[in-house]
Amino acid sequence: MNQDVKEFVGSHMIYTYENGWEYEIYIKNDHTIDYRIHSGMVGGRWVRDQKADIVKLTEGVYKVSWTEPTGTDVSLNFMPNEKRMHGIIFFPKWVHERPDITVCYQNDHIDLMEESREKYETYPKYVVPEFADITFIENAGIDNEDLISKAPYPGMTDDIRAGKRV
Ligand code: FER
Repeated sequence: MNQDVKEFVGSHMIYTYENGWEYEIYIKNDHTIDYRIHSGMVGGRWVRDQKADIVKLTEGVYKVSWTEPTGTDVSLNFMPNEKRMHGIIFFPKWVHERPDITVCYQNDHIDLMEESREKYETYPKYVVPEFADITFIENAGIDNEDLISKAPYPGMTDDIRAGKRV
């Protein structure tokens, strides 16, 4: 375990980008995330066990970066003390044109993602840089397999914020 990110590991957060897109992330351990996308261009998509680079930039500021099987690249800077985050997403052209292909439980469709990134166009990329407000944060411990274990549904983030088990 990278001691630098010890305090950040286990964070379970929900945040809303200034463009209205709502996301949920769980920092499962010092190199793995689970996430659900609740609204926006790829709302309904969810992923477990995505490998990511997770570092502490300075006190209270953490950066999480990874590349998806779809070819989408993501880099997120979390400032949990300020309940703020800045994310930048680099979507291949095809994901912007056919987001529906990526809206699934990705773990069951890795082959389709890898086939699609070869079959469809990558460039020009669709770049989305946005700040977000963190609307929920808790520490759910390390390697919690029950937390992100169901598909997103409308109203799920309200249920989580209300403390209802989902
Ligand atoms: C995020 C922005 C983008 C995020 C995940 C993504 C978990 C993933 C996008 C994709 O795979 O298409 O804030 O947080």
